[in-house]
Amino acid sequence: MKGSTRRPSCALALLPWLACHGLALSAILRVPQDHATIQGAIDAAQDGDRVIIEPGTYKEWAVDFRGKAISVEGTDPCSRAVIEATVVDGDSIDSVVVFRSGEDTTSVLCGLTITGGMPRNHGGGGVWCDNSASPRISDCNIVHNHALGGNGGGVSVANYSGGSHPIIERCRIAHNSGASQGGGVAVGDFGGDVELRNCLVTHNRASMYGGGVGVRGRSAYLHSTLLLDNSAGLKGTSVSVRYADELKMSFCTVAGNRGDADNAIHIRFGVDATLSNCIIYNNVMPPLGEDPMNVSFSDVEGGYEGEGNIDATPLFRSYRVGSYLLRPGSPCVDAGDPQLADGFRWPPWYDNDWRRADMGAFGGPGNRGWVPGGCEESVFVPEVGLDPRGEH
Ligand SMILES: [Ca+2]
Repeated sequence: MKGSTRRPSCALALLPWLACHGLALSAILRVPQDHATIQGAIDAAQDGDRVIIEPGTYKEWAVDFRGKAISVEGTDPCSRAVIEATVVDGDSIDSVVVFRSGEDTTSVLCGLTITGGMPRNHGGGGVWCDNSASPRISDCNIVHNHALGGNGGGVSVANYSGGSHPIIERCRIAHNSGASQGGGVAVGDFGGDVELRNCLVTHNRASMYGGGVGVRGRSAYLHSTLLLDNSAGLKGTSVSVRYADELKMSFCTVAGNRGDADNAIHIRFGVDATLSNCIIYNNVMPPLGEDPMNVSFSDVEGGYEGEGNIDATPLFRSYRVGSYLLRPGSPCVDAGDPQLADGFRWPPWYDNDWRRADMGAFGGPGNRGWVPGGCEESVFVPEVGLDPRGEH
């Protein structure tokens, strides 16, 4: 294979890669050293290979995985600076990255900034998943993408011909916009789900439904995720799910969402919604509507019926983006589901029992997910101060 080296990597060199992928022997194709373009490297890659992109700005759009089980990654997914310096820019021409050939979670996009996407005829400004594509998108900065003619400014699960189920983990999805629904992430009709874990979804805008996440037709699973300062024009400043199977949210913090829309979280028309261990506070519009939801062990502004729910100022440490750790003494500390523990053993000064889960994005077993394997700290929420050395 031209320009590639097939060799087992040493353990130290693999450390940042653990955040992206699993251990495997693979060829490495480097951009721009081995291939001038990312698409050129993908075209030359075989299943199991890694395409590693040096920091720089790459003006490429509709970068297509072509169904390959490969990882396309930056040089250091543990470094926010490297992620932000490794930019794939769609140059306002089309989606930046597309998955439309039945990819599964062995197709990995990791450690990159995805920006400048602007498709005209479909959604998914940053990433477009269609045709049963279910990739894994990890440790990416998906920012300033716009879907002019469709849904999902940041990511769209369009899915006109099959069930796409992408997993998005530890990504910052910010300042994207969608023409109709899902400023940050959208799931369209005809089947398809999306799963977000340990993501920061902030400052996205939908003209109609779901400023952060908008779903019509199937399901959304949001766990250990921050939904902050998003806006929408009609329904659901942070999340809207309609005509769908289910919405499940656990250990999410939903705050600061605003706009003309009714409700921070909006469901309608037959959606089975289960919210647990969440904090939904300091949003401009009333937190939950229109149809009833199953809510438990959550702090909901104005109150909501359900086991373990409270209505109390959550005492966030500050309101800066990414600083939604709970202060010592917060009513949300040790107030989550008593059957669950926090993933980290907290330092003594915090007065927080790790054996009893906290509400919100930094409580519960999933809070370990903010720090991926091989990394020493959380990439997109560094000021939170989660310390992996304290884990049990
Ligand atoms: Ca706790």
